Amino acid sequence: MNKRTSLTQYLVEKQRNDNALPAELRLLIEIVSRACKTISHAVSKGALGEVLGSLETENVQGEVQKKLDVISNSVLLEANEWGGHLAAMASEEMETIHLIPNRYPKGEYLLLFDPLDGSSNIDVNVSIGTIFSVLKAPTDSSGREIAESDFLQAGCSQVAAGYAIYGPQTMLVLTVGDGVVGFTLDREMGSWVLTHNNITIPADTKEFAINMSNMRHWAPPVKRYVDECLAGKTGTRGKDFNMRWVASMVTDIHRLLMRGGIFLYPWDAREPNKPGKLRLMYEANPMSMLVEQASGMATNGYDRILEVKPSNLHERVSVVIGSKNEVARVTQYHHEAK
Ligand code: P6P
Repeated sequence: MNKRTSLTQYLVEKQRNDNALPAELRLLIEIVSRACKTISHAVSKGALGEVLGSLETENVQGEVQKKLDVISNSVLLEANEWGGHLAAMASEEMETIHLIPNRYPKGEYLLLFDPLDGSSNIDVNVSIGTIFSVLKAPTDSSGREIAESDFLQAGCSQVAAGYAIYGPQTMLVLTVGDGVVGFTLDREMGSWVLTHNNITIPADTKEFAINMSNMRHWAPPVKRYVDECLAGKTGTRGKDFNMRWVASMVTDIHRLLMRGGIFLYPWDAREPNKPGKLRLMYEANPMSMLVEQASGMATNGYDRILEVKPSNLHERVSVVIGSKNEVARVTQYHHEAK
């Protein structure tokens, strides 16, 4: 049997060999990975676990909360409170930041997460996932209470990012800033096994992901790009394209990390005051770090997402992400239309 590398061994060797992984960051990743195993177990129960369906409550986004949204959020909070590695947490499901209770020691990292992305797919058994982003607390924050403003750092400040995808396999995809690796959950042993070393996105693709029902609301550069894809061999692109839309960002991004592709959730005229639907801090930023680390590209149509300076914790952003040459093309179309 091939020698299998566990997540723990991968992290220990990275810490020992490259000294690129501080002990507290290694602990953080191991704790988050353990929480994702717990979430995977809850998700996999489905109707058998009485975890399906919605609650009467709405989250800060004004979206009806699913039972599993709240369960997943609680799992991540409880798993990360006591370890001494975090200064605070922030979640899509919580309006304000979550401070570490005084009974526990505090660390130097800030953890942000979308505990269960793609919630609309939960009740219909389509892949969903957990997205997480890790920042360092500002050096001047030691000795004082962490504030929301301490989280408002551009995505290029992230020290780690990743997601777990709860699909036919449960996988953990991770970067600590030197490439992207993937681990598959061995349910019999309960361990994460390294199965994808050095994930790299092809620069070109024939596959685009966008919610086509919004076509009449798109800005001209997006319409231009998608029309060219639809024209296929008969048009300027000279090749046919395929389309996918799972409506779980984790799943659509995982696919393009595995085989290339471009994912777009752009600004549209339905709510013109919103830059887009997806959230910058705990969806677009972690995914952009992963994609750039895998030789892809991520912009808001005009600028690199990782350089967007956040103004609030739950702000939204337009997202164009994936195979470098396709994202560059869409971004060029936006600049030409200015
Ligand atoms: P739509 C899920 O709710 C999510 O935030 C992303 O995971 C996904 O890409 C997007 O929204 C789907 O949005 O408008 O197609 O339902």
